[in-house]
Amino acid sequence: MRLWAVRGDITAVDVDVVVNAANPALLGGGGVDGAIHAAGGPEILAECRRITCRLPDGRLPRGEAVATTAGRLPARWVVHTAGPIWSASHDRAEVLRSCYRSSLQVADELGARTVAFPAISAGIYGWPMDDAARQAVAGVRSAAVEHVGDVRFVVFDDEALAAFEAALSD
Ligand code: AR6
Repeated sequence: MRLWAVRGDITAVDVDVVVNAANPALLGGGGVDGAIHAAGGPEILAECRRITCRLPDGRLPRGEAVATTAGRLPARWVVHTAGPIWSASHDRAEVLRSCYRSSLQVADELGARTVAFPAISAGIYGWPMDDAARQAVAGVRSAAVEHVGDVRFVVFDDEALAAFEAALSD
């Protein structure tokens, strides 16, 4: 599996699966989530609602992942995962790694070969970028996949790109 990082807008990348840094309610929000729903159109939210209806309490547990259509995005599917909110007093790193592992498993079950991830939890959820990148790479490396051969981290700025390149070279 090839892992690499690139600067860009994740809604514009031509891959089989784009991963969304969502929240447990799957109702959209800001950051990557807002950008994906805005660019992909209302079909994505409609499918999210159908999924959450069937989940206990209507919520996706943090660290798990579900797939929907990608609507008008170039991708074929969006895989939604809810990252943990950063805490200095609680170690939630395993939940963050699980977001990457679960998302890759869902993508692989769909038969996806190419997957793009944002820096989950490193925006509104406040996770420090260097550690978010380390957990991202560890999470992806811990996944057992059959079809996925290309995983790219699509990040917004130079600081994030440097953090991912450092984590990838470890
Ligand atoms: N392409 C690539 N990266 C982006 C884009 C984009 N279009 N937009 C933002 N980023 P965030 P989180 C970067 O906040 O921390 C939402 O309201 C951003 O600079 O999107 O997991 C959800 O509904 C940052 O480095 O995700 C949840 O409530 C990274 O993507 C909550 O935010 C992740 O930032 C999730 O927060």
